[in-house]
Amino acid sequence: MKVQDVTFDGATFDHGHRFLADTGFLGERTMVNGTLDPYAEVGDERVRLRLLSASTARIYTFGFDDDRAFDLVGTDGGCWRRPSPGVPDRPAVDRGLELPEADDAVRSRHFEVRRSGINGQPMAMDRIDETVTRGTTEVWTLRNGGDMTHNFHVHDVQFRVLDVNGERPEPALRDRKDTVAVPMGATVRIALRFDGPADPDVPYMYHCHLLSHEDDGVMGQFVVVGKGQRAGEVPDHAGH
Ligand SMILES: [Cu+2]
Repeated sequence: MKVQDVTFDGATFDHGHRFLADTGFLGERTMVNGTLDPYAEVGDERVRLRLLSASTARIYTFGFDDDRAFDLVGTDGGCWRRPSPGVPDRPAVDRGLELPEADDAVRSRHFEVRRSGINGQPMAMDRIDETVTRGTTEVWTLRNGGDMTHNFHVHDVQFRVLDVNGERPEPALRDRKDTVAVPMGATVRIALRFDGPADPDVPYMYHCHLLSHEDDGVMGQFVVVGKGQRAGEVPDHAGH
């Protein structure tokens, strides 16, 4: 189910992108799979829905009209390692992917996330902000001192949410994640293990996942390098 909020101008989309405050585009109607007022007939059976938000700014809360309970079996990191009782086991491909342990962290970093940028500056294509050693675990502290939620997304890894304002995260945040909402005034700590491809010259990104924010540079770049290696040269993207 691909969900997206839209605004119409007559029979066509309104591409004027009316922005609400600084959050980004918030549409007036919700479409599912490109359809208004959609429905699907299902039988007396267990149904699994895969929800994909195609919205650029809106945050959704999903539920049923009659408040019936349902099982959450996966989030952005894929199917959970420990699905709810009664739910068929996850696909074999997901086995063996363990969550990073905070105790293994060799380094911690702090990210102050604001509308104006991360750690005081907007993203620059020719600047590497962080250099991470491949095969290590780190703890990143995400702090939102601004006045709106930012949705922090990290490329390359699936991470563990350690705590939100010092408290154990809610159940939906307790398995592998690649994006975590950092509400205004909140501090979120995550543990990340960098086992993916390393290249001192080719950076990964971390950024706010609200489209207008990442467009405006609420984003930074990191490279993953071999032990003892330094960050390399970032290609000059001038003119792109
Ligand atoms: Cu943001």
